[in-house]
Amino acid sequence: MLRRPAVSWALLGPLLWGCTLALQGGMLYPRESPSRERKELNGLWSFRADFSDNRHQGFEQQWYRRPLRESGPTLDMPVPSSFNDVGQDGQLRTFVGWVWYEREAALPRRWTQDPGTRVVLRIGSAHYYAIVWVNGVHVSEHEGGHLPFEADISKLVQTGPLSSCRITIAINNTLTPHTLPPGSILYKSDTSKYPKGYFIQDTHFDFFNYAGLHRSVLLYTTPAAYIDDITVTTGVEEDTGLVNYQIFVQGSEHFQLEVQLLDGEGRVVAQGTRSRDQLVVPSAHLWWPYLMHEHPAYLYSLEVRMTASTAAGDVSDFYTLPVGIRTVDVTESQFLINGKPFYFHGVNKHEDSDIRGKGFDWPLLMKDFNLLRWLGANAFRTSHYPYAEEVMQLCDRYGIVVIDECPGVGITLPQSYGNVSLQHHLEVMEELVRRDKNHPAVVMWSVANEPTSNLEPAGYYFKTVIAHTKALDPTRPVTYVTNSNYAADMGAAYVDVLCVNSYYSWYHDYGHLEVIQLQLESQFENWHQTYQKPIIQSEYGAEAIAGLHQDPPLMFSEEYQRSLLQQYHLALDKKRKEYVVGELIWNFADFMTNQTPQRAVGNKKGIFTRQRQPKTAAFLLRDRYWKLANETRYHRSVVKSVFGKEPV
Ligand code: GCB
Repeated sequence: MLRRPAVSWALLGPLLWGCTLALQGGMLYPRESPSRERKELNGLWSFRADFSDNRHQGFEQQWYRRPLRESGPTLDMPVPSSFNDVGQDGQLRTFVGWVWYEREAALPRRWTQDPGTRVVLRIGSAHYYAIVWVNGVHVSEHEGGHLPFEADISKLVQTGPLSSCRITIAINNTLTPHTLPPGSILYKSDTSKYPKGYFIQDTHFDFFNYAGLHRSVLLYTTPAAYIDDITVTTGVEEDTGLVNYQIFVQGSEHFQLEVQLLDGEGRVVAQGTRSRDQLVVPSAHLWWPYLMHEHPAYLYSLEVRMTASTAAGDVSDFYTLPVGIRTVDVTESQFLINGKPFYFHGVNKHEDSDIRGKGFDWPLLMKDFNLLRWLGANAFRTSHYPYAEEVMQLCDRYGIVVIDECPGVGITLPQSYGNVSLQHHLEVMEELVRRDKNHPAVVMWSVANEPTSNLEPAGYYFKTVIAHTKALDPTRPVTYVTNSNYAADMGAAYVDVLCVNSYYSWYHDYGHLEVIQLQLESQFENWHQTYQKPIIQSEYGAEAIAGLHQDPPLMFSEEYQRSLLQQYHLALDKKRKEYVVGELIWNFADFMTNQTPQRAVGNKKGIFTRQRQPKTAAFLLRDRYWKLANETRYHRSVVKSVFGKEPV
């Protein structure tokens, strides 16, 4: 409800099967450099939820035209954070509709007075639909809560003697059958049971629909002629690394480039001057996953210097991109990184924590990465939406391999397979590939989680989304994650790797741990015989309420969670020697969901609590992951570098 109409189907034609991005412009992560400055607008913003009956009062009264405090009472709201759990107001926690954020930003004089400076407003994530005004002027709109968007506001801040600007962002968290993830508004019209006009947001996914400004809002500058985008792909021939780059410049057609690739010690190992070229790196250090090599996650730096002639004179722009040289390949039974079989032993995560909801938080992020490395996890899936860019950067730096998933979760309604939804899904894949294409840690795209893939339109729908994703990025395999029956799955024929979720002895055969091995082995055999593709057990797990003990094991106890995992591991150990290429536990940590009789204050399938304390299963998994690493390529020195001492 209350959203702008979606883009029409007529626009889809040119996008389909296209080899280049249809999106305008790049989305390079804003980094400081001699030619670029950045200013984070994190902290307290003014905030108001529009509780009016039609949720439209803010637009009717044009709240963006004047400071928000002048149109009514405001709250202080931290950014980044979800707004839901910060206050004491239950109505705000479950609010559906438009909320309004506003803050003033002080601007350095040079930004407002130098027409050679381009000033950009960047919003890391606004969930779900956002409209942005600067000084009351509309500058941008964006659909989708997990990917960044920008507006060039130079003209606005350079007209007059300004020393600050007022940024207003209206955000609507309503989900419809055509959003990603989809949802629907259910109107409850029986006035004997519900007040007049009563409605609720219905969704088919298992996490709380947190909303707000979840990631940093920032201003950054570039020169008027600037490096707009860089695409890097890499290859390896014997011990030579190949770095293919393409650089896109905006603001001038007359420019020169100096491109240098530097190794970890800052030595130049290759250079170029063209917009598109291949750099050759003899005796290259490859980017290896954590625990697969003595020196995992080796990163080079691609330094790009662009000099352009503009009406205002010559300008230079500098941008440095971390580059990892590695290859990814898939066979009928293997997932290969740098030509070596890779076994995913890791987790599924959520962006979720107490109070912040889905708000970005550095201490939480570092704690999570320290836990991942403690666990011996070498991979995770960004279930069920793209994570913050800083997360992806840490994965590059620590060698944690990523299956990068779009927000295609809970696609179950027939209307969600129509043209409007498909068009949006293709655009989201474009935005995701544009943002994450240069991360060596990203080894596969996931276009959806557990769609109802046995419906007829699902075949066409996923064939289209997968083909489009492959055209956008021919260097990485594509998957979607299914829980359906192998025989009825309409999309599995198009994926490169089968990602299968199952919950034996949890959602079926409750309490009967003894059936797991047989059921899991049958599942693997059936899928592999039908499709001859490698398989990842992309979810499995059981709820455990931390501190609840029952022996013999009963459901919801720590012992049951541990025993269920052990049964899975017995079957996984048989099949990983054949064609199973990974196992990802559901879930890394407990997380918040909607209220239902099935969930006791959220989903408790974490091996860590929501506060990141280990349950018994975490120690079991830790033993297993280090053993798996040992069997593949375990290096004592890696352990030493993480824990400061030799392994015992
Ligand atoms: C699933 C979903 C995940 C749920 C999980 C569960 O299959 O992919 O989002 O949270 O099961 O715990 O039910």
